[in-house]
Amino acid sequence: VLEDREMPLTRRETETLFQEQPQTGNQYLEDALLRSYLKTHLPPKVLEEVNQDLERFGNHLLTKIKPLGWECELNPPVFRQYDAWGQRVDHIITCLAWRRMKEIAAEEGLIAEAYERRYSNWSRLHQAVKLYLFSSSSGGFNCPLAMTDGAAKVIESLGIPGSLKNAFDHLTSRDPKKFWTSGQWMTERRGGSDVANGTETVARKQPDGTYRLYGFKWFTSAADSDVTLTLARVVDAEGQVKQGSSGLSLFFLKVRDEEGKLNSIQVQRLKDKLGTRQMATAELWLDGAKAELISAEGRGVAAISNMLNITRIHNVIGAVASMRRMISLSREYARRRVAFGKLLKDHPLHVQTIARMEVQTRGAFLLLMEIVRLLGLVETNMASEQDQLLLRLLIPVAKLYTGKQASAVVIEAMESFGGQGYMEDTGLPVIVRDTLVLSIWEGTTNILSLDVLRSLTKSQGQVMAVFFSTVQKKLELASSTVKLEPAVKQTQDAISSLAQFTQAAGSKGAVTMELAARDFSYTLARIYAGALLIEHAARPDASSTDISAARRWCNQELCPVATELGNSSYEAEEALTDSALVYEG
Ligand code: UCC
Ligand code: FAD
Repeated sequence: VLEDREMPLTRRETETLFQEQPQTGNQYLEDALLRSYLKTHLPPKVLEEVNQDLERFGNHLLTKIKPLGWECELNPPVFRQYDAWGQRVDHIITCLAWRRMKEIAAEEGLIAEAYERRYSNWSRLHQAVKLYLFSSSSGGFNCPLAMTDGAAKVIESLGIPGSLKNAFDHLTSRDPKKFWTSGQWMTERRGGSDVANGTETVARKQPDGTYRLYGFKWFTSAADSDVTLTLARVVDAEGQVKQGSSGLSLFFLKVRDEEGKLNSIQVQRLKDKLGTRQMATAELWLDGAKAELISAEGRGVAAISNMLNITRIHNVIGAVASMRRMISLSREYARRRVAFGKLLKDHPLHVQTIARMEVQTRGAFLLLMEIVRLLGLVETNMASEQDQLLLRLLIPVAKLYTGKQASAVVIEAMESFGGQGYMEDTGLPVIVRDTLVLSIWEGTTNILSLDVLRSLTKSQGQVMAVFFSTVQKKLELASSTVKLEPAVKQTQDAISSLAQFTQAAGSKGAVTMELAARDFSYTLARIYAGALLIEHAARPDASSTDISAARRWCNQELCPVATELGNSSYEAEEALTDSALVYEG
């Protein structure tokens, strides 16, 4: 007679021996860092209301919104170019769940919240937190929302001119029937980073003062949007256009007219993308699309940068949300999966792997909160000049750094599910694919590193003084917390090395700064996030894990730019060696 454990598995038994699916609950209630951040920073009355709203929203996400997000993944948009009778229709067909997401976005005030400002400077933070919770259940609808927010911001920064008042009301509406989304058409075939040289689209002025646009937009996401902002070169009386950045102007246009017909736009095709497949990204021909000039002529890039800075913040939201989602699933799975006779959660090496991701995510989360806190101050005229400079610097820093972090974290987290992590129908590969785009669109890592340098040049170096003094102030808050001493010391050492680098680089010229741009930006991100973790861990009611997170973050190399300078990596000869290495053979 065989012992129970020696008996071969029957078919019936194997059918019930599935690996258990990780189940997560209300995202808001399960996010300890988010809740402690809000408790620390929000005024009590605001906290009470926001807390209620987020708990309710967390339940809504779990029961209603997440299943809709999955439906969006299963029913990606389809492009129908001709109707049955051979008429060109260029119809992008989206699924019901996608359209429901648009209604939910309005009902939840996912854009409106930031512009109504009922919580004054804290409204931006409230909105960002809702978007952060929404992001990984949104079925890709976070993308149109980013651009809608960006468009509303541009219009607001123009003082909401009369001709755009109606559009602003639609973009910031809570009424699902009224709510509009916007696109952001910048990239053309010749350049997505180098927009100034890549833009071929021209704008011809009409007798009624409007313009007609002619050109080809190579990437247009959320192509089912109602309106868009786009760049073009105005044709002068001699039929000439001005090349370069100063030839670009910003235009607003409606994608369809009152009858639903495309505004002299032809859809060439939908992009066949690695991820974000729930959302339509199209190639568009503009064949006389009617548009309104909304910037001063030749100030298109400066005007659209208000949009870029908002969509880049949304990118940070998406990055932190992806990391948080993957970790939630991973830690939950570790509570259920058994290997080598015990649960994964009881294997110290496995838990160390997840803990390392958690530390990365905490740093990124606090960076996000800092940016939206500053943005809230700017938008309610409560920001100092220093706050404004810091915000300008931190947006590209956070976008480029969290985009890279998120890619690394979601891939590591995928592995924490073993083979299941690689299985399409678990939904995990969707998160991985959708995350990988975060370091490409809205400015690649290198382009944003150069934007960090642009912000330094523009402020004539002032922003670095603000950076140093702000970090220093945060470190001082921890002066009486003994357990944070090592982290404070490491950050202080990193600041000294960074100060030495900036002095040394100043005398070396532009090539050095260009070669150092990425390491320099990483340094700023690591030092600033370190200071934020220390500040959070120095609160009177901080937990021991707050302290551990700060200590562990600061154990990594905080100032890679100084190390590489020491290695002579930024000398002009090194650039020649780079070339030789890349092109040998
Ligand atoms: O990818 C896209 C959409 C994807 C879908 C949406 C996803 C949303 C997130 C989802 C959440 C999950 S839309 C395409 C995005 N494209 C880019 O990001 C372009 C990347 N390239 C750059 O950023 C370049 O640096 C350019 C295009 C800005 C460089 O242009 P220029 O004209 O060569 O640069 P200039 O001459 O230095 O800048 C012109 C003016 C200057 O102002 P003035 O003239 O007053 O000195 C700059 O200071 O623009 C100002 N400026 C800025 N100001 C440039 N960038 C900025 C900035 N970021 N903030 C403030
Ligand atoms: P390139 O500019 O050709 O860059 C190629 C590589 O060269 C990059 O690694 C870049 O970092 C590097 N590089 C370029 N210049 C420099 C430099 N000076 N120094 C160092 N390195 C450099 N665009 C829109 O306008 N609207 C949209 O809605 C939109 N949606 C998109 C959706 C998806 C899914 C994707 C993938 C892209 C989308 N884009 C959109 C385009 C996106 O913004 C661009 O692809 C991106 O900005 C990069 O531009 P590019 O593709 O021309 O790359």
